[in-house]
Amino acid sequence: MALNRYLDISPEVAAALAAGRPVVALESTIISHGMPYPQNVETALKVESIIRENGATPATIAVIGGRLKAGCTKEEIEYLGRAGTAVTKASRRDLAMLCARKQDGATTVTTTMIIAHMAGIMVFATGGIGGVHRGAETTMDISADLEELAHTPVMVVCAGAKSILDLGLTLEYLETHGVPVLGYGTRELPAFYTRHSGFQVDYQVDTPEELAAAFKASLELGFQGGMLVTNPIPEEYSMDPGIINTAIDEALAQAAAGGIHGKETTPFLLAKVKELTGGDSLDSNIQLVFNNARLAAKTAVCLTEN
Ligand code: PSU
Ligand code: MN
Repeated sequence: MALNRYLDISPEVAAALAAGRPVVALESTIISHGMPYPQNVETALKVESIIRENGATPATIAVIGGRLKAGCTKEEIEYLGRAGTAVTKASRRDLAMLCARKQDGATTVTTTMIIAHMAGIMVFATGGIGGVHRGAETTMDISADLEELAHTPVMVVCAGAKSILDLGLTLEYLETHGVPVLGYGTRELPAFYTRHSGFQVDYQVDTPEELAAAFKASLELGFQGGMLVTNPIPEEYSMDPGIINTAIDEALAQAAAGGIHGKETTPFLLAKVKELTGGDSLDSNIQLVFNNARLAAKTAVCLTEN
């Protein structure tokens, strides 16, 4: 494959890819913007070890000094975690500027998919994706993540989306753009902190083998788009819907009162929800990412086996 001149694949990831071994991509916005230090760094490193335990090689993705990194070192992860929100949250529209100016960026679902695909990585594990915001019929605030899922052939394993978003409109948008939404062990879209949203996904899939077969078929059909796997948070870590929904309503009210908009909306809402629910939501968040990493690694293993 002709590699992009801005791309650096770490030696470990390059060796795995060259040998046809399974690799799982991980995003860095969750490190810099999604969790406080030092839990962010501890979680990122633990997620990497979970992926290894499940037979795959982790590739944490970020932009460092204008280089697109497919595979970060421990030191780079530590740096991204300590720097926190001082690192630019990088979506598709930011990548060219960061490369040209040799700057750093924490990759969202969108840019992690872009860089994973450049490197030849097919599976990506994260926490939650962006989507259609509530009130998007007037603000037009729709995450670039949905557009990327429509155009870039990477399987994204997440725990659904938080109900800071309009989950019904998010599913409509994905349907319009031809993105298959699969529920792991369920027909119901999970809502990140909780297993239930009241919305149905397109298909229930029960094994990593079936997920791998679905993604393989999509590639063989010549589809350029991705696939969204929604994996419910394990029951024991799921949160009380009343507590979480009250926090979300309060966060939305504060965002509206503060005139928050653009790329700040999602980080603002996520930070407020965390503040209002305390350490419980952080613990749930960490556990659901571990759960997604396990499923992504197993699926990546199946993809290399057939
Ligand atoms: N939703 C979450 N956790 C996250 C994000 C979204 O529950 O960490 C992050 C991801 O990096 C996602 C990005 O790709 O926010 C979406 O931002 P926006 O809505 O501005 O597109
Ligand atoms: Mn937005």
